[in-house]
Amino acid sequence: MAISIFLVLLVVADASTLRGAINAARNKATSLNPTRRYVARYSNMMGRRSVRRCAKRILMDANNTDYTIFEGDRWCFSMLWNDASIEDIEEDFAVSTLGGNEELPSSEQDQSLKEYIPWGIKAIQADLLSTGPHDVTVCLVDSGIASGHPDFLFERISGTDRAEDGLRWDRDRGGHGTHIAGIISAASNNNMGVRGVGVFNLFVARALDDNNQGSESFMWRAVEECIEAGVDVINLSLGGLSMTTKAAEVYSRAANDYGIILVAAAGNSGDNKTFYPANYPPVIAVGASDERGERINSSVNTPQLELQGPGYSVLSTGIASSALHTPDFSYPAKQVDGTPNEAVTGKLVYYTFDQPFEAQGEDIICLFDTADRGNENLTYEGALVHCSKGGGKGAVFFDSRRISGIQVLELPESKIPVLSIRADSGNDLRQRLENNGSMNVTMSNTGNEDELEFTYTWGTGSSVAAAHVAAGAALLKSHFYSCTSHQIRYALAYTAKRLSTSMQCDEYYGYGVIQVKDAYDWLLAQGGCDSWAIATISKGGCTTIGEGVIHFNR
Ligand SMILES: *[C@@H]1O[C@H](CO)[C@@H](O)[C@H](O)[C@H]1NC(C)=O
Ligand SMILES: *[C@@H]1O[C@H](CO)[C@@H](O)[C@H](O)[C@H]1NC(C)=O
Ligand SMILES: *[C@@H]1O[C@H](CO)[C@@H](O)[C@H](O)[C@H]1NC(C)=O
Ligand SMILES: *[C@@H]1O[C@H](CO)[C@@H](O)[C@H](O)[C@H]1NC(C)=O
Ligand SMILES: *[C@@H]1O[C@H](CO)[C@@H](O)[C@H](O)[C@H]1NC(C)=O
Ligand SMILES: *[C@@H]1O[C@H](CO)[C@@H](O)[C@H](O)[C@H]1NC(C)=O
Ligand SMILES: *[C@H]1O[C@H](CO)[C@@H](O)[C@H](O)[C@H]1NC(C)=O
Repeated sequence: MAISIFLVLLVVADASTLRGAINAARNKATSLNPTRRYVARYSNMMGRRSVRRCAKRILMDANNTDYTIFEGDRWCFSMLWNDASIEDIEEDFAVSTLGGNEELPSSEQDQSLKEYIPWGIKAIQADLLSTGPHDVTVCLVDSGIASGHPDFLFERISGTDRAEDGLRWDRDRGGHGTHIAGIISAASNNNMGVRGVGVFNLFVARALDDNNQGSESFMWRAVEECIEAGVDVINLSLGGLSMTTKAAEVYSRAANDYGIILVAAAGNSGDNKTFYPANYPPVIAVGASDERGERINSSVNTPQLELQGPGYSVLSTGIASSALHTPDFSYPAKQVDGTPNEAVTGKLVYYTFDQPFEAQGEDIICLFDTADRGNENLTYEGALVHCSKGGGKGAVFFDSRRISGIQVLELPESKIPVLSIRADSGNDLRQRLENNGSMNVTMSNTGNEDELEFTYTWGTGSSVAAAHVAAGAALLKSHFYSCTSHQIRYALAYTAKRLSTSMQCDEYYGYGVIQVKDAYDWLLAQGGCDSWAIATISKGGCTTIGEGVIHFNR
């Protein structure tokens, strides 16, 4: 089975190889002199002026900071490298999302609740522990959020725009941040969609632009915004293969000076590549596991890998250009090429290809399973004609034989709008019609890239896993607010479910999948966090439990 995982990593050279490249370039007097993003730090105005002299474009240069982010060529880089008033100049690496949406079947609807409980909720015991009395804020450093999604608690979401980069926090063109946000805190018991791990405030700081491109400085500036906003947990689902000292400084300040729990996706390269910031010791690196608790192929193994989280085919809030809306759930869809772009509403009726038309006396939407077609003389066009004559205002196709993805169709003859949906969505709808004969649906299609439909999508990868761990940490914090980030980190590692054959922490599983109820019980047994301390500060990976804890006043 092919698993397609959305992973784009654009990482260029680190400073030393870049320096080598500059020398080589000089020697050859080559014309190769690409423009790149850099961050320069200085201690006085002379440094700032030097940057301004050779930069091609200033991207960020606020009066109250000691750095400038700019675009420049290698010549400028080497000038500044040798400039005594410049303390430090580093390339601003490109980062991208680690993991994203993919197409895999999944179905875990609890019909009686009218709300899907994604499997990851149970896998980390979040179904056994409700949110505690303390308000906890999780910072979402990602592609923004589609904040209007009806499954979010609007009043708990805020964020910050990054005007100089033209980024608005409440927009999310790629859908990555929206998916992660739903895992963390989609509304529960609202008779709709999915539920998240807990009830938290979300603070959204953009680290990716509308094209899902970002750079490391987008990330650490986002983290600085999180610090300013006073968040408790930062979930970093983005990364690259290198890290600058500036970024390291910001992350260690967040963890050590502000006591923020930093969680990051370990990566999805399926090998031992070390992604940053996950591999930086103050950050908890998380790998992805499936429903059986096995690590997924794309998971990485590194000495810093510390915990596992659910990261395979996890359903959460999403956006799509088209959707089929039912009263409690919106299925992602694709408009069939050649069909009218209109929003239509009607009663959903299951139709076979050879169904004799009969007027239903009301507006209907016909649901077709391509697998029913059987006879080659039955055409899509003929089926649509029957549907229209029966009162069909629109039609929806799925192919129950498909393992994944949406069937691609083209029906230029159709007078009514037609959507194509995933096999699992179609099977789910048929099941619901059988259980409860009648359901009104709306087919909608924005046809507009800026205005997306709110729906639900499946995601795989270590960023999905990291979102569960960040939310798990937030859940513990909501009960034991006085715990430090180190204590929460310890409790998560101490109680994680070990999966490796050796039953010990290793670089394939870390300590295993987090178990929030066990961690809660363990903290409760310690009487909270006031009478103990960890013996050594974690350097990440399998050192977190390290030398145990020290009790006092006992
Ligand atoms: C930065 O300082 C300069 C010189 O003092 C001033 O002219 C400029 O308006 C300041 N810019 C901002 C954004 O505060
Ligand atoms: C990563 O794995 C490769 C292939 O197994 C190995 O040669 C290399 O030494 C490993 N790198 C690290 C940093 O462990
Ligand atoms: C993942 O692992 C399974 C078995 O563990 C294997 O069948 C499958 O081909 C692997 N997939 C990829 C993409 O490597
Ligand atoms: C399809 O139509 C052709 C021509 O009318 C006919 O010969 C053939 O038997 C039909 N095929 C089936 C499977 O009904
Ligand atoms: C069927 O759906 C209708 C409308 O949503 C609802 O009122 C009714 O209770 C449902 N019946 C069953 C058996 O779920
Ligand atoms: C569907 O919509 C029609 C027309 O608005 C309405 O009469 C009917 O009660 C609705 N059915 C359900 C199950 O909600
Ligand atoms: C949490 O981290 C995951 C993976 O590290 C990322 O995809 C997601 O955007 C982050 N969410 C928040 C709330 O920061």
